[in-house]
Amino acid sequence: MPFFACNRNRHCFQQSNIQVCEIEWMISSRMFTTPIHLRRSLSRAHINYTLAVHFSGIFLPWHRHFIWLWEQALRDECGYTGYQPYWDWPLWASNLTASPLFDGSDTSLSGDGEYDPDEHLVDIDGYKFPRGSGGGCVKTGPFKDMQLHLGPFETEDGYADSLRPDAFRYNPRCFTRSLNNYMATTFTNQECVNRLLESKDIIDFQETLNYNPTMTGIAGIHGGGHNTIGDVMSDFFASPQDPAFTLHHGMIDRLWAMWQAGNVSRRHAMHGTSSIWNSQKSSPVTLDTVLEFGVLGPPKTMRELMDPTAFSYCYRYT
Ligand SMILES: [Cu+2]
Repeated sequence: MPFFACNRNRHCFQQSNIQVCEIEWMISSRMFTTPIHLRRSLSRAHINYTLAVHFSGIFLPWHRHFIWLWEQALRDECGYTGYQPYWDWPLWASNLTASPLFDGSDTSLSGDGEYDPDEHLVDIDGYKFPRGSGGGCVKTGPFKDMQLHLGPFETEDGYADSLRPDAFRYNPRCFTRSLNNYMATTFTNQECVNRLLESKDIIDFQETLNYNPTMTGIAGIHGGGHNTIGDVMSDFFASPQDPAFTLHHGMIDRLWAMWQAGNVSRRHAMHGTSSIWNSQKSSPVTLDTVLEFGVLGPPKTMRELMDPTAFSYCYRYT
């Protein structure tokens, strides 16, 4: 049996009784100040680069490194001894409220928001879907009464050439959620996961992430997943304010890592440019393309981000 030198094991949140004490530690109110500070830096950086790192050739490696920087910060600055967990979407898609992620317990990522009778339908590019079961402020679990300061952004902001001038305005408000089983069972079910893993090439893989194969032009498993727990997580720019963000992207990174490992030709497969929908008519990405992370960390080339066991990485999904 080959010896696998990288033993930074990233576990599924729901299966990880191993990690409960570490997760508990990571999100416990004792440690609130530093992780919240980190989360704000994370959200600001995400806003800053949103128009480059989505619907582009750098989406996957940029988000891989983004959550790795978060994991590192938790370990270096907060004493966290575990690794970034992931959210295995299909396990609880039909009953999010019962999921260990969102059951509102002390070891969850907090629960649903309070019921808001006026909550709107889910709107993805003009297509309407049933609303979730909350919509109001989160009042249970470790992130209850958390204040958000960034966003919200509008759908149109994603189609602009540049960031809106007030993109970083201070806008304090409560943290809301709306768990939505309809969205989860429609966009992040096991068939969606299987279809992604069966992608024949990187173009197909990215298209399946971005667009649902059975609904023309509608969000795929990435955007659809963002729309399963309410307005904060579905904010195209400011979504890292929901603690579920890094777990959602942990799952995307896991599926990309699994797909990459399926065939040697996939290791360095890439497609697209470094601007959203190629709006800036940028050059196609190569292994030498440099990705920026602002205050979170030094720039990285694509080459450094393509393999979870190479360069500064040494992790695997279990
Ligand atoms: Cu993103």
